[in-house]
Amino acid sequence: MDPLKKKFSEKALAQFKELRAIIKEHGDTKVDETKLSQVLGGARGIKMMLWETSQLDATEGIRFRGYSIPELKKLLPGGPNGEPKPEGLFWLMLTGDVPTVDEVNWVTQQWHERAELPASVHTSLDALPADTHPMTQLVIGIMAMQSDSIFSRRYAEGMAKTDYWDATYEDTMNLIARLPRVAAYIYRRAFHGGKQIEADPSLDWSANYAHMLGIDNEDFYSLMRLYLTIHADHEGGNASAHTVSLVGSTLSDSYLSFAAGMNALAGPLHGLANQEVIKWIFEMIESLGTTTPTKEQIAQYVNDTLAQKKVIPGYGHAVLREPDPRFVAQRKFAEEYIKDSELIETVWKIFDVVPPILQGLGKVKNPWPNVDAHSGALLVHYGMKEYSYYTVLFGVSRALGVLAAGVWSRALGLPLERPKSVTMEWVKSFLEEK
Ligand code: CMX
Repeated sequence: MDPLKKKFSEKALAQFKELRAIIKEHGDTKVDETKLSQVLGGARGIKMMLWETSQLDATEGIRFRGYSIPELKKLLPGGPNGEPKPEGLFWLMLTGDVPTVDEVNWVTQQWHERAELPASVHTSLDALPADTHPMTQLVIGIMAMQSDSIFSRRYAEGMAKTDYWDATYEDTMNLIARLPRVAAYIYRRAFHGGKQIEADPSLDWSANYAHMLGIDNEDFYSLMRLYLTIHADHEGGNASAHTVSLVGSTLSDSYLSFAAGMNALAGPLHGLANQEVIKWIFEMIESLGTTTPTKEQIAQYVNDTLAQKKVIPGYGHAVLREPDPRFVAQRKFAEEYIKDSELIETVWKIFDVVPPILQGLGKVKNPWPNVDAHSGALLVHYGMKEYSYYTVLFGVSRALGVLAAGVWSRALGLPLERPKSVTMEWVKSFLEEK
């Protein structure tokens, strides 16, 4: 058994027993009461799933296995400039332990060894018009690999329930290993005439992805390490993670469930917001006729956007009530690595201008920037201007958290998800009875 699988199996077996004992002894204990506004308002705040890999606090933001982003930057083995490697975060999310440098290098090596793509990925993608949205291409690329699922094959052969996690681990490792190749293939065929770049086995997961995209720059490698770390997980209730979990609970394999989650990430209120942010900024720059808009000009543009009954992309959150620490981490990166970027200065001016305007509307619960408010300007700085691709980067990173969580779900024997829905008729008669 490989070292990561061994470590995981020891922890998971103990936790399985613990979970069963808790359900047996405390299963009838009430956790919360649900309000009608939650039932009718997107299930905000209803505790209804177990998710081990990370937890979100409304003011503090995300913690991965208890560690904040600044703590991860200090603790996880990193690249030459110190940005943490996502390989280490994956190990941490799966086992709960901070990995050593050797353990991180082992993950990198494993992902190189498992990265070969079946020919069906290229033939499926090549059958699509090159201008098909990159997220649609990503989902089709993932689905084209599904016939390689070890879980599905072993299930058909009659696998025991106790082996589900093992097969899911194998699918997870293979899928994460392959994703940068699928994603880079999509980028190169959509925006670089199909001229593909060979993988470089001497590079880590993030740098190799950057290399295959065609951006060989040490600082961009560092940005990719940070980017692919901070987007990896945001507890279980967000739309993409929840979708992966829901679909996985039917025992659909990692390919099927991850592809489903990517369809959720492709929505503009979720992951697609990263493309919408930069599109909105470019449109503002064009409309104002300047690459250095003043705060007054930005405020006018924000108000115009709101007057058109549109949201300000990159601002607001269903859970967070403070500036997103993932925004802050990207801002720090920009301060450290990038001097004199008009676009990044504009992102920072927007950060000064938008929150008071949204606050003034009196209905927006969180006027602060989320992760998507900053990422595009960093990517543009390093030459990646094709913003319809940005959500693919988010998706590659998100695989780490949701697939690690999927291995946990199968190891803990979590059941089919099946919450209750109600009709309007039920709501009215419930209120009458009250
Ligand atoms: N601009 C304008 N209005 C906003 C707003 C924004 N950025 N954020 C929230 N609002 C509005 C809502 O549209 C809603 O209006 P109505 O009552 O007229 O429908 C009202 O404020 C209350 O919404 P809320 O409770 O504060 O926010 P929700 O939990 O319903 O929604 C989110 C959260 C993220 C969908 C919302 O803030 C939004 O649309 N933001 C812009 C899109 C975005 O950046 N999404 C990315 C989120 C992070 C990610 O998943 O990647």
